Amino acid sequence: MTSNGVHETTVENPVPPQDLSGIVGHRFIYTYANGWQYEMYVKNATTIDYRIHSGMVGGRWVKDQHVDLAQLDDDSYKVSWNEPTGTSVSVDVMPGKRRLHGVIFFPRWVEEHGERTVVYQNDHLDEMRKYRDEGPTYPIYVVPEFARITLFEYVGPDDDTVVSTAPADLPRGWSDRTN
Ligand code: FER
Repeated sequence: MTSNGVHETTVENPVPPQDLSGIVGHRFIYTYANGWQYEMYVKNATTIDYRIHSGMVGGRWVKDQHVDLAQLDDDSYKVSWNEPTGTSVSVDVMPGKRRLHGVIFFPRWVEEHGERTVVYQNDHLDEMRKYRDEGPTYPIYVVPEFARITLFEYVGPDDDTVVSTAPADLPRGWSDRTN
């Protein structure tokens, strides 16, 4: 305890105490201010699946990306990770406010050749690591944007059927569903 009665933040016992139930097992679709539309499924506390419906690397989709997930406050979460491509992403999610802010850190080679990443990445993991290691990495292309969450729904954790189709193979208008 500190003198004001609040316990110190530690690795084992962080402040705030973590309750991830408001985001784990949820799927959400969001559109960044630059028009890029993304879908994320928080499969469990350490894993996401996602699809990119439109934007610089629209058509790309990924399963079982390892992430760090933290609750920052009531209705406030942060999801952060590094891709096999070398791209790093940190996304702040406020489901109740339908507000999101993402910062994407693209290596130079993705800025130059984004099309190389527009695949079902799980079938190309070694290829992506090879591109990553060949670079160029710098200068990093930083894309910070707010987004509006247009759909937020509970679908349950650890379900491999939630994200199991390429963005292009979904029914027309599928990502336009709102709630
Ligand atoms: C996001 C922003 C970027 C996101 C994923 C990415 C699932 C991935 C980018 C990439 O690797 O190309 O909000 O959410």
